[in-house]
Amino acid sequence: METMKFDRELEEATAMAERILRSHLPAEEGEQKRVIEAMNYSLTAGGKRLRPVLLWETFRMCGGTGEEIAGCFMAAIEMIHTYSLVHDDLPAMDNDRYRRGRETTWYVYGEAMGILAGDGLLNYAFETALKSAEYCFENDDIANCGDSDAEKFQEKLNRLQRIWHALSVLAQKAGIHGMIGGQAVDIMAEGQTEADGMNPGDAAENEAEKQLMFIHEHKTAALIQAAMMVGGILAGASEEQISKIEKCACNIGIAFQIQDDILDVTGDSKELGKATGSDALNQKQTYVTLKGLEQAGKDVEALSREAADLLDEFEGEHEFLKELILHLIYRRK
Ligand code: GRG
Repeated sequence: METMKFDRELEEATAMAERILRSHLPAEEGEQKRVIEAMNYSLTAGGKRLRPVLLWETFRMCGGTGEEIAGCFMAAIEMIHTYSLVHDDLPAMDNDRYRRGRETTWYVYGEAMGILAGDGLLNYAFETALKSAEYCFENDDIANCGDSDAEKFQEKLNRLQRIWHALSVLAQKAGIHGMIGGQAVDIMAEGQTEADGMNPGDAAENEAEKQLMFIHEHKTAALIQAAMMVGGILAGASEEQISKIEKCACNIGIAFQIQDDILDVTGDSKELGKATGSDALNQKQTYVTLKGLEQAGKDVEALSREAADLLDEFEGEHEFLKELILHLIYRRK
């Protein structure tokens, strides 16, 4: 795909995700207005909107049509992602003051409100995803989907079943067996020293690498898996296709996190919209400290190319999605 066409499509896809997200923002009203303002402050701070774009493109690749149901999940996944950033920036976690090019939520609204804004975003994500079920009953295209009432009833049931499946994947990948689990192991790994039993040598290095892969797969890749799997599920993809999507998204997520580790060393804080050098400052074990910058870059490329190749096993339109995965290899923000 030529660069100008890709850039235009990326701009359009990001604008679509932005428009959908804004249509689902909670209204800033009531006695609890302050916490809703804090939620919207973080949600409207920009960001690449990568997860909703991946959801939508996977939905399209698997033959999905119609924006209402998928749109609820696109907004929901960005809310979950944003809550994770809001909580990750808290003093008890990374203690960051700068994110997405502006001051972090806790720094502007105070720590207690920062915690509640994150909690609010996680909960509101599921409120938003659940709204999708309403479209199973209101949708015009169900009226045209079959001749008999039995066929229409079956179509509604199919859609509800897909929504239920999508919700359960979203909940699981964001939870203790996904992102929260990864973050917990990451926190436990911080400050692990030789005195804690991490003796130098091959065995310790293997152990460190195994632990780091667990963290990357859960903390970062799980939500990218959720985005793409939900897209496939809502479009009616088969179990076999969903497994392929899960594998593909796992590679994308690990590559994305390795690139994040690289950018923490080589990136520009203005371009990234957040501080750099924090891993070194916190003496954190990262893919770069384990493998070196050059090998890390090579692994990002190999993982991403493998993910892009997996997409070629799908018949549906995926030229832009494939290009997006390859584009992420060279991302600077
Ligand atoms: C607090 C439960 C909990 C989890 C936190 C996701 C996470 C776990 C922490 C955020 C910090 C971090 C390094 C996460 C890894 C994933 C990652 C690179 C997030 C940044 O995602 P981008 O680059 O951000 O897509 P934008 O701002 O563009 O949306």
